Amino acid sequence: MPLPIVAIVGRPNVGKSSLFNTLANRRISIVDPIAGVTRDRVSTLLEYEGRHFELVDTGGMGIQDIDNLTEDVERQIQNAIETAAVVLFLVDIRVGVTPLDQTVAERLRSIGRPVIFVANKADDSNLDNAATELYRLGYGPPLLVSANSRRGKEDLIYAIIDKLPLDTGEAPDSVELKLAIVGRRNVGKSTFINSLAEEERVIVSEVAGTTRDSIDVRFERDGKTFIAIDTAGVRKKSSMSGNVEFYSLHRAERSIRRADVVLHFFDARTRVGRVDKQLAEYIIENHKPAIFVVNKWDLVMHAMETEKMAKYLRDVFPMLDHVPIAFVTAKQGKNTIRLLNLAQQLYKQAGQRLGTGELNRILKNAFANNVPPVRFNRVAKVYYAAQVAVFPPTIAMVTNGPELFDNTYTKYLTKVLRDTSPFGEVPIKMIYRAKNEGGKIRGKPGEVEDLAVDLDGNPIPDFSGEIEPDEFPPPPGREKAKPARTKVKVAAIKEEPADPSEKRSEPRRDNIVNKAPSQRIKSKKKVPKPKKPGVWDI
Ligand SMILES: Nc1nc2c(ncn2[C@@H]2O[C@H](COP(=O)(O)OP(=O)(O)OP(=O)(O)O)[C@@H](O)[C@H]2O)c(=O)[nH]1
Ligand SMILES: [Mg+2]
Repeated sequence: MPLPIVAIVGRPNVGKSSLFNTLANRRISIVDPIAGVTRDRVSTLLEYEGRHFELVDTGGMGIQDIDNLTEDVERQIQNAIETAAVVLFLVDIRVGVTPLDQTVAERLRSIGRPVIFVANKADDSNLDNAATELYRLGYGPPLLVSANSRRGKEDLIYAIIDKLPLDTGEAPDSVELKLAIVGRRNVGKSTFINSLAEEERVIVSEVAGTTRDSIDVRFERDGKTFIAIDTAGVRKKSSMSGNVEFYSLHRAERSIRRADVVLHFFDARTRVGRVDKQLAEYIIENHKPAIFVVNKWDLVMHAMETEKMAKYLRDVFPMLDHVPIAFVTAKQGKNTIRLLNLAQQLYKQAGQRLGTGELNRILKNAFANNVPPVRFNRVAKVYYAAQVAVFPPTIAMVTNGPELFDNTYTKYLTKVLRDTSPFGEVPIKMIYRAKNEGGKIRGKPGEVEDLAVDLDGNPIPDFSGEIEPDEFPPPPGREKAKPARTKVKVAAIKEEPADPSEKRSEPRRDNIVNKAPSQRIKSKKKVPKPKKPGVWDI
């Protein structure tokens, strides 16, 4: 059952977003002295004393948007009011009644749902007398609150709970997958989210920089609940104007951290920019499964081949050669559901477990095929390896010295693992541990639950005693084998047929030319042979 919505509405600058953040106990909505910053409906789920509801922040009613988005903002406010179970009508006690407050009051009078009248910015009790003037709005005495000093917060919460429908004790459905949608301005992130949610959930326009907040959009598909986080488009620092835009990269990064899978959007007509590289670096740093999404494919499909675009992206992002590439036309909803399916498959991959025996066999072969170079007059050896975590799959290796493994060799090992294990399209985290480190592996605290045991709870030998010299050390004098050549990986989700009746929510297996990632992740025990990466052709 959908949760009841509690919408905060009012004229611009009365402190709706501040109150929203105070009630949520988190800085979600952007707060800025400039009026009219919030445009979309920003929402969060809250629970107080077992009562669950969705709190929604809205744009200022009556604002003239500088980018001519006034109508869009108004539509979002209207939607919030229409879907709300309870409305918080917010005014500013310091300013008193303005004509716009009167307009809002009129508009809320006939909605037929409970309205809680709230006067914000009552930072201290000296201002309380000013409340009497607010009675004129016809909603009785307001609840006095201060979003900044948190004054009146509890009273407001109880007032809300009191007005919620009685049958709203249920916890929300658990979320199947959280997707962050990131990219430059105007690439079609919001359009894509609306297409997934099947409603105008976020504002779309040709104005670059339409989305300002990070917005969690919950939607259901096939009985499962998903969250897509819409983010402000990012552009390079030197072109940014004002605080709100300045923090857009920061907010995109936060969305990446929160996400299970990141969809990095590109406009098919434009070249990759510096900001895209920054975002990609952040995706790598955080070991997030990701998909490169080339949107607006309708505009170039007759002039360009998917393979050409894919090769371009591969060349620009060599570190992300495992990331699938999808081609979509968000505006027509083409391939959006298939993209959601692909994201689910990646998430599954990142949660796979590779048995210790299998992992050790794979790595042993890798060492035999490509002897590590001598560093500091020593040859790198791995005595034993185990997968110690999922999300991301984390491989801990007991070695004769972590410093002996350089980036190139780590890349080689990762590549071998990627090609022969269930982690074909997701990042793999490698941790090297010295044999005498006595059970502790370097890494951020809390990052990995317990690095001294593998995923099945079996202890990883720390080899602090005698070492059997038969595990991974490369055979002496063995020729250094050439590492396998990197293939261009293209999980290209190509165009769907124009006829909407032919749209389907599942990928058509008969038309998948090469295997989709899911076919690599079926079995826990048997590690499939490397396959050509998936090209989804319809
Ligand atoms: N032709 C075409 N136009 C698209 C497609 N997707 C989005 N657009 C248009 O591109 C423009 C920008 O779309 P938005 O969804 O607002 O882009 P955004 O990435 O959310 O932009 P910001 O919020 O400004 O970062 C709008 O005019 C959309 O109609 C597409 O697949 N094909
Ligand atoms: Mg947007």
